[in-house]
Amino acid sequence: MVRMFDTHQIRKSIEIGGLWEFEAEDRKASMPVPASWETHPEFRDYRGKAVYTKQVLLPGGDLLLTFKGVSHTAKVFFDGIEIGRHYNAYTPFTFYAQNVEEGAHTIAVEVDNSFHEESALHISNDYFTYGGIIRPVVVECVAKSYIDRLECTPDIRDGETYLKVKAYLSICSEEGAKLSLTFSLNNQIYAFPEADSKENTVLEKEFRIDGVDLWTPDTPTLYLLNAVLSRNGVPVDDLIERIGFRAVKVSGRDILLNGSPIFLKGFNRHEDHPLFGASLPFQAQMYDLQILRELGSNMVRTSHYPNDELFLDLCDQLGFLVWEESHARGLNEEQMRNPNFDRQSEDCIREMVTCHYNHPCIIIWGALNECASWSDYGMLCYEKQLAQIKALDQSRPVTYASCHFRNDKCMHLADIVSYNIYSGWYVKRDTTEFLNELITWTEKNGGSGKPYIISEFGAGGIYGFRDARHVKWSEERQAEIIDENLTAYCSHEFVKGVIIWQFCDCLVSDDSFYARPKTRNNKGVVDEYRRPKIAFETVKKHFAV
Ligand code: ADA
Repeated sequence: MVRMFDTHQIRKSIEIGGLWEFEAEDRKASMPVPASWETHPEFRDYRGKAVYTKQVLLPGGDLLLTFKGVSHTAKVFFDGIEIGRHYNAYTPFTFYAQNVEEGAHTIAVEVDNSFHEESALHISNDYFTYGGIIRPVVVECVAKSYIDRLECTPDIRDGETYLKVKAYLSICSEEGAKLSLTFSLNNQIYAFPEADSKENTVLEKEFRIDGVDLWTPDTPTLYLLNAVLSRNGVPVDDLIERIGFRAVKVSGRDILLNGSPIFLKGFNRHEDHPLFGASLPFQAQMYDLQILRELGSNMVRTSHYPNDELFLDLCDQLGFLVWEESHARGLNEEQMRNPNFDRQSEDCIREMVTCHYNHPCIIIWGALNECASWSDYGMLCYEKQLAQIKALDQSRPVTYASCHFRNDKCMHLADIVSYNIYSGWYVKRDTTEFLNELITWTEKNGGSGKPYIISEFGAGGIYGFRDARHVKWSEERQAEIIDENLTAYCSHEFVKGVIIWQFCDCLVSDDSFYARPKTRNNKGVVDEYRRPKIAFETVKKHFAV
């Protein structure tokens, strides 16, 4: 299952799943796709290169070959010829194969998940970089002219609802040919003015849309927008998007959704599961969201990378708010000076924003979690990345999670100030006192008048470890720290969101994060199998208010 709705009726689209041939260091296997190869018993510990191969029967013509996620570097071959390369596990990419003959073809992907100096973002870290084709693969058969993507921006002004649609068309130019683009939405047809057939046309228009309900967390109403591209009056391609009408804005100290202030009660979540690695199947993703709902949470931060689109589809449908984050965690200045860092970050941001633009659930874009925002060089990187997001999307606020207390240089760049504060765990200070001090400093150093989010806080607790003295790592100690933290953070008038670290325990790299018991980050309020710890009820009590 790729998405929660069909994205085409005209364009033929085939998911290339099932079992692929797999070879790594002369060992062969049948590997499911999508899946993380660590979930295959013979490759539990494998890190390195592997080749996936699949024979497929394809329709003839021009094909778009889309990979929703390959971890973390991919080289793709079509009938033995390399057609493209991609870096980063967590963003989709598409390659084009022209004039393909109908019949049997071979798709091969060389996948590499090793850490080396070429890789600036995937490094040994406090989460696990799995290996493999971890998200679905899709082949689509397109006409010479087709809809590349649609960018739909809802707006609510003076009680009226509007939708700006920007259509990126990949056009094979043809003298005299006329192109028309229409879309249906809620049983109405909307049309763009007819255009001449020119290469790579972008059409843009704002439409007033009557009779639609707003998307809210309580009533997450969604609409299918069915766009059809015609050439000289004959339909040649289509693209269906699923949208929601909602507006998000930062106004003074508030985050407004459809004009009303919201308070975020959320969790940081890694895509991680002992049975599925980074490739959680639909039911497991749904289960996570059901637990989050049970906890009383209204939001998720996709720490620290863009998530599977199916998960975002579910958030759209269930009414969860999402802070989606570009890929980076805890890079120091030297790591940010890696010659590949800029390009790899830029690609990741572009792919994240352009591919996930239409999800109403996403209300905040984030970047560069806990990187060198204290240094001058770091500041240039924050400036560049946050500006890139703003250039791609002016409809959502941006932020980044900082752990640099009283020396952060980038607060002026964010719409929302976000701090990761582990009071009671790493920081041995009274929580309220520490927070007040930090806010006083931030107000004078770029954060003045902005809303605050406590984007991470929590404590380690090992599932099943109960202790009468409530010692470190016990479930009791974890619950007490979270209880104390939530009481302090939720009662500060500038704080507009609390995001607990973390939803579930996750695997970490065992070389650099050896201080983590069980080689896991144990700060989940559920363990890796989603079994609740004592803190579960603590959070439920706070989030019910
Ligand atoms: C940081 C980081 C998280 C995680 C956390 C922890 O705040 O952003 O990825 O490593 O610390 O558990 O220490």
